[in-house]
Formats: sequence, structure tokens, C-alpha cells
Amino acid sequence: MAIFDECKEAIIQGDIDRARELANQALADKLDLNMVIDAFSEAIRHVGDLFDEGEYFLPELMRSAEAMKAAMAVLTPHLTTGEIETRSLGKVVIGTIEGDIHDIGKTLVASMLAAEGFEVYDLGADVPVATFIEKALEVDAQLICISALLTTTMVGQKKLIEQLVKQNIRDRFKVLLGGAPVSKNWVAEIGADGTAENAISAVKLAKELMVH
Ligand code: B12
Repeated sequence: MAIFDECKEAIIQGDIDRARELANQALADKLDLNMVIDAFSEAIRHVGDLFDEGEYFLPELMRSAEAMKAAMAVLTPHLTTGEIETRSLGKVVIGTIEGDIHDIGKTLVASMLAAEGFEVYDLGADVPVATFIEKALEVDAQLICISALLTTTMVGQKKLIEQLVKQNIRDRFKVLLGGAPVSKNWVAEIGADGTAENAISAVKLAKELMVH
């Protein structure tokens, strides 16, 4: 469908107004928003590859990210999967780990969890380990979700688990990890409870963990 290609193009070109416009058009046309988000996400990852290959530099990467954020700001308030619960499914503390400012994926996961009926405490990006733990204890959360997009910041996810163990509270929370560099091996290595590669599977996993 042409609009999906146009969505990709707007991100690759870093065209903020066009990305916003297309997101509004997708809403008006009642398109499947998850498919629209997939198209935008595919494009921003492609931009990441262009950056990696030296085709794009930081200013281009930043413009594309702004275009992506503009589109997400239009779409995320409308995200649902159709089966919204009225009772809270559980409390989730979510954020991007310290040293890492990538927040597009984390915000998507937070919005989907909230849309599905979780009570979500989004701490934002660049969040210290101690802040995650303090908030989780304060609100008596069941889940801690930590995003990391850089290989250099993933170590913060490990530190968080170590800190929970040290404080003797590891059993009180399920810990989910996410972000492009996170693998199942990493989850097993540091003793987390799971990972998911996109917001839809993140919600599914979060729900599964709440019943076990
Ligand atoms: C956009 C972007 C930026 C933007 C971020 C804007 C913002 N506010 O978020 C800007 C321009 C600021 C940026 C900066 C940098 N970036 Co950058 N960036 C990206 C890019 C292109 C896309 C990330 C993104 O938004 N993806 C779209 C979303 C929807 O996907 P996602 O984040 O993966 O999230 C999904 C899943 O992972 C999952 N998920 C995410 N979080 C969680 C959490 C849980 C608990 C669960 C279950 C699931 C889950 O669900 C999400 C939704 O589907 C990636 C490329 C890539 N392949 O990821 C590079 C990338 C991550 N960046 C990279 C780099 C190097 C940098 C910089 C260091 C560049 C520089 N020289 O300054 C800085 C770092 C600054 C810092 N300290 O954090 C590298 C990292 C390399 C590495 N291995 O460490 C990448 C991989 C690009 C590359 N190929 O070189 N970046």
C-alpha cells in the first residue's frame, strides 16, 4: 500500500511535517495502526543502518528520529488492541537505562502497556538504576521494564538485577529487558525474566508473567 511506502520515505528523508501528516492520514483512513508503526519502525532502523554505514551522519539521524517522534506522538494515544480491561492488570515501572537517551521504542511499549490496562510509571530516558528500584518499591510494582539501545548501556540492565539481588528484593519483581541489542542469551546471562522484540509481544509477555 502506497501510504506505508510514504511513511518510510518521510522517516528516511527526515521530513517531520510529512511524517506527522501521514500519521494523521492513517488515523483518518482507519488503518491498522500497528502496521503503520511497523512501517515507521522499519524505516528508522534503516536510517540506523545508513548511519552505521557512514551514509548518514548524526544530524540526519536526529532529523529522522524527530520525524519518527512526531508520527508516534500522533499515533500512540490511539493505540489499543480492542480488549481493554477496566481493572488494572498490574503496575509497571519502565524507562531507558542511564547513559541512554533512546526513548522511541520504550515509549511505544509504555503506551501499549497502558492501553492494555497496566498502570504504567514511565520514568523517561537516562534513568539511574537506583531510580528504577526506588519507584518500583514506592508504587509496589510487579514489573520493571528496562530499555537499552546501546551495547555500552546494556550493562545497566545487569547492574539493576545485581542491585535487586543485593537488596534481597529480586523475587518481588519480574524484570523485562528490551531494545535492539538485547538477546535471549543476555536475558539468561544476567538472570532477567524475559525480553520481547516489539511492543505487541512485550504486552503479551507482560500479561503472561502476571499470571505466573
Ligand atoms: C533513533 C535513533 C537515535 C536517536 C534517538 C532519539 C530518541 N529520542 O529515541 C538519536 C539521534 C538521539 C540517537 C543518538 C545516538 N545513537 Co542512535 N539510533 C537510533 C536508531 C536509528 C533507531 C532507534 C529507534 O527508535 N528504533 C525504533 C523503535 C520503535 O524500536 P526499538 O527502539 O528497537 O524498540 C522496540 C523494541 O526494541 C522493543 N523494546 C524497546 N524497549 C523495550 C523495553 C522492554 C522492557 C521490552 C520488553 C521491549 C522493548 O519494543 C520497541 C517497540 O517495537 C537506532 C538503530 C536501531 N537499529 O535500533 C540507532 C542506534 C541505536 N544508535 C546508535 C548510536 C551509536 C547512537 C549515538 C551514540 C550516536 C552518536 N555518535 O552520538 C547516540 C547515543 C546517545 C545516547 N547517549 O543515548 C547505534 C548503537 C550501536 C551500538 N551497538 O551500541 C544504533 C544501533 C545505530 C547504528 N546502527 O549504529 N539515536
